[in-house]
Amino acid sequence: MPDLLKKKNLDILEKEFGTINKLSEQIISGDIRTLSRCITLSESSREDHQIFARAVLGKILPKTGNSLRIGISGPPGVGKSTFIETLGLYLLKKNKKIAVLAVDPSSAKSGGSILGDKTRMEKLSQSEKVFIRPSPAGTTLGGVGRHTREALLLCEAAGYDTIFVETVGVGQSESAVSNIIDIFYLLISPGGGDELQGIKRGIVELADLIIINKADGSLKKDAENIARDYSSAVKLLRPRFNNWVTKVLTCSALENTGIDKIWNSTEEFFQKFNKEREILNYRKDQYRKWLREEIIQNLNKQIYSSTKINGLIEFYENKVLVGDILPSDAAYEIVNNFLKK
Ligand SMILES: Nc1nc2c(ncn2[C@@H]2O[C@H](COP(=O)(O)OP(=O)(O)OP(=O)(O)O)[C@@H](O)[C@H]2O)c(=O)[nH]1
Ligand SMILES: [Mg+2]
Repeated sequence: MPDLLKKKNLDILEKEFGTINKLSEQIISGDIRTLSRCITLSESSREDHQIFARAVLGKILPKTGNSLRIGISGPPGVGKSTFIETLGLYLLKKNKKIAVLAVDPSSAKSGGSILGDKTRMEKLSQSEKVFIRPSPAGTTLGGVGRHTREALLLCEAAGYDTIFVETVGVGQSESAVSNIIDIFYLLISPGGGDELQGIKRGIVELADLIIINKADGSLKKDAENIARDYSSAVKLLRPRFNNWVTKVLTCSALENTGIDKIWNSTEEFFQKFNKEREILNYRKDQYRKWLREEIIQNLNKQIYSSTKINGLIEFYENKVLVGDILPSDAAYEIVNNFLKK
């Protein structure tokens, strides 16, 4: 880190936010304000802030890795927030410390949904053992990955043992999130008609638990039918892990039914993988991917911020456009040139 942040800048940042040592101590002691502030710094568009936050994170890295990392996804309105509230309250009784990171594509900057989600998770957010925070999806492809991962690690260092990463909607962010979490819940609710069609197959393939929510009142029968459909459908899919067949369960987040079954399955999942150390290997794979993503992003940034290369890109772009050279050959020349620099 010291290479990346000049001593002078570091002094200024430490004066403004506190020293790296102090900040990391406060996070480890569970200080929520410091945790929030460091997450904000890591999400900042200012590079010096990001590097500074990473310096804090680097310091507390040995304290990370001790949570159950749970991804939750599902179409808008399926009941994700209600479900997290109900499951969260259930887990509080088991003495868990819970963090909820809601990946919000709409709030690249403003942190838009936090109020909405806090009111939906009203009881949960009142507990001092719960930390709820939107995680902006960011503007880059890797945005979800980096922001959320850093927030998650910071939460782990602060002692949260169960961390939910909620993604809104069903799309690109889910596969990014699946590179961060251990177990993936897909929530589905009855009432939409053609449910099996509505959710992309790729998302269903990511799920370790498929949870049919809203199995209550007049929707109960439909929920059971959909559960049956999914149970046969998942048999045709390739599971994420060799020794885990995707489970399909029903619940009502509103009426608080079926929650214990879901938690029992989750514990079964973790027991199985801890025993076989598969989780550890899986997390190693995630770190390998993370490293590679960051390399690409770094290179990308460096290439496009080099004036010399930008000139070269323009030169080759003109040649490409008049049909003098193939884009792939032009790219090869440009990259070669950059590497010689
Ligand atoms: N009947 C019934 N309604 C539910 C259940 N869970 C949630 N709802 C209702 O469904 C609506 C949406 O719930 P949310 O928890 O906000 O859904 P969400 O998936 O977080 O929605 P977004 O964050 O907007 O994507 C609310 O009106 C809830 O009261 C349930 O188990 N049964
Ligand atoms: Mg929600």
